[in-house]
Amino acid sequence: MSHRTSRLLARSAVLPALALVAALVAAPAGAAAGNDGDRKSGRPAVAPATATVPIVVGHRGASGYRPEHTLESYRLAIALGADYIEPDLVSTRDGVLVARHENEISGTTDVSSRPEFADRRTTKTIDGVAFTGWFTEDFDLAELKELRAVERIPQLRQENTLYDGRYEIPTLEEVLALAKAEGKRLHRTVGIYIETKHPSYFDGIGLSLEEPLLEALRRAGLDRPNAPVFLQSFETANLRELDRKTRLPLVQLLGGSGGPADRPGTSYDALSTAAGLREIATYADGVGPDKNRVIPRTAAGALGVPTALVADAHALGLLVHPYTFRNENAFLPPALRRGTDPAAYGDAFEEYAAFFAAGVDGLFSDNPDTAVAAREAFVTARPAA
Ligand SMILES: [Ca+2]
Ligand SMILES: [Ca+2]
Repeated sequence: MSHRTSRLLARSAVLPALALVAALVAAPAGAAAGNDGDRKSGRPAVAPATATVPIVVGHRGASGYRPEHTLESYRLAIALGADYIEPDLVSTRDGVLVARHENEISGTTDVSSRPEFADRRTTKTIDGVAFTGWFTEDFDLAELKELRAVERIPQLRQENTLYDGRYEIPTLEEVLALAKAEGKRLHRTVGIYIETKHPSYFDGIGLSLEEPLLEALRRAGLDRPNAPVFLQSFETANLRELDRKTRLPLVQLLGGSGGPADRPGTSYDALSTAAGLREIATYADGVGPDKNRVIPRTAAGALGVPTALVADAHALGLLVHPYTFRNENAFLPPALRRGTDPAAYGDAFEEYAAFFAAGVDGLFSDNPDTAVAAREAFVTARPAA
């Protein structure tokens, strides 16, 4: 068994889930931990789908209900039952890691209305694409802290705009402290599922993400086996680097199209094949695929037949955590939409049910309460392991 695999199994023993659901299932979430796998074949042990409880990751917090990547979004995700909260990390000019989905922040903050920062507007090429706006690496932390978060998609999430202008951009340290404090208050483990954004780009401007990330985790006592932490990236080289530097579980994200910015010529399609997954398994513990890679849509816009991805990944001991699940019609397969308003909620429960039935080990959701309710229905209905 590779050291990666033993890490994965160790991980499965402490999934923070789920005092709630543990009571509902015959086998606890960590049932796979005692399984040594098929030693004869050298194959890693894989938890049968019926023995584990999928995790719910609050994507950018509870971003269906609050401006994303704010402490209030994360806090609400925890309150709604998310097992993990998901900060995306970029760097400030002074090398502090902060939570934003992009380093360009005009879409998620009020920076464009701040005359004092008007001269910071610029155009940069990031991973081969030109962006015009304001960039975290051109601001010191103290300056970024003057900004306030706004809703990214007000046309679909008008109610969230109520909270525009109220919340700061949080640092990684603040997110770690929140998870710890809320976990203590609620008497449960709150996990943190951290994404490094544009790691090669940040290397290129002298603001490498991995060192301050591991340093912050170390200071918080979280850079250790069995800590409730996952590290994820759309790139590959930084995951290989992290594999050498930490024993925390690593997740290779698999975009719906294109390929890793640090691997020109390699596509996510190729990485999603059995051969691609075998390569990923040498440095990572799981994959985070675009959900269409698990269940593609039919030409008519319904959920189709699941691909081999979950089975292929599980055969290698890799977890599968697809993204992103959202309640609004705009993000659902056409067959699950209700009415014609893209901002109205469709039949999200049917989508969750199909993915849980397909054997995923967890998923990223903007609406963690809906995901938790769907999971409960799934776990309650399935036969005991
Ligand atoms: Ca993310
Ligand atoms: Ca780096």
